[in-house]
Amino acid sequence: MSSTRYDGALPVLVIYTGGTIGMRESDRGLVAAGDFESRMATALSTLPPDRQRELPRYVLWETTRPIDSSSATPADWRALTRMIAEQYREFAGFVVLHGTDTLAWCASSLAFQLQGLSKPVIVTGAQKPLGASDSDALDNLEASLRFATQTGLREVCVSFGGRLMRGCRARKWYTESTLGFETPNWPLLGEMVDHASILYPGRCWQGQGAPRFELGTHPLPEVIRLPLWPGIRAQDVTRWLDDDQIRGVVIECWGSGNLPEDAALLGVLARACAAGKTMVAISQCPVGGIHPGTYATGRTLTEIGIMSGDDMTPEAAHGKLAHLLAQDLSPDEFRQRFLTPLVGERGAFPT
Ligand code: ASN
Repeated sequence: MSSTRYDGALPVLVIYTGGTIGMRESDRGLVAAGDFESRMATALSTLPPDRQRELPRYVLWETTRPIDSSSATPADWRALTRMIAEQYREFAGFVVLHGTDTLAWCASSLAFQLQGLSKPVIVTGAQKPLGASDSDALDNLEASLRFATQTGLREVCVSFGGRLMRGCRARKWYTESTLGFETPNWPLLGEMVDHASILYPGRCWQGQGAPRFELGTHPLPEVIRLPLWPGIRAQDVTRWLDDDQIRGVVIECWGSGNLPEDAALLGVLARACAAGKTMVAISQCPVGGIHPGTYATGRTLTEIGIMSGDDMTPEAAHGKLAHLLAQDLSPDEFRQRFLTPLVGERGAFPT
């Protein structure tokens, strides 16, 4: 446990899971590493005194098995959710330190499990390890700690490169740039301006009511992503769609929601829907949503029984589908909840 200046308010809980932010060099390249607590405290102590004074007091929880986030699974995000839910009253906000590769998946998964938040949950990481030359880690830590005590922020966010994004709208966009992430279908929620954390009015999720943490108790359902490619054949997908363990499918269509006019392929999809698999569609285009009625080839989606995922990111569509399938919902409740924004994950920004 570590802390900077005590300011009388509840502290922030910082949860370290691994990722490049805490990695060390080895003869095989960067590897996930522990002992993050002292490294974080040392790094923050190098900030100018006036910026150190602005940081909230924090408590660090460090995993004993830090991982590269390419090995993270939905079970890890369930465990994170449980920890945040259990500690919810004790902290002003939460910062999750995570590898960037699956960070947007983690943020989406947390957002659906932690509905009705009244305080911020900020997910961050870094493109370069803390302490490495030109590292973005210290800036991301400072910004995340600042955003984690921001009143009026009641959702899971990604803080990266000085920018604050809705967690279930963010996508890893750059392999190297310190911007790291983009949020193609929702504007930035806030930014660091002259080392101060600023929120933009009218962009943050204003959930109502008490926290409704939905910690799935059922085993996690299997959900797959199915991107179309030109020339895709019915037999390319039948094996997956015949697998009884697979309960949900995110189909990644062309443009505004188009599928190939291939009777065999459409037949396989229709049979999977009729057999009880839940199928939803999003676009392969990162910007904009699907509008299945625009083209005749897209109308097929609705006829088959595939639900529109509108402008959801693949991470959000997959996370939402898995989350809802893990609840005991009637088909009508499922449909209603999938088609409605639960945490601001779908629907165009009003212009
Ligand atoms: N491979 C790393 C991870 O996701 C990448 C990073 O954190 N920048 O853990």
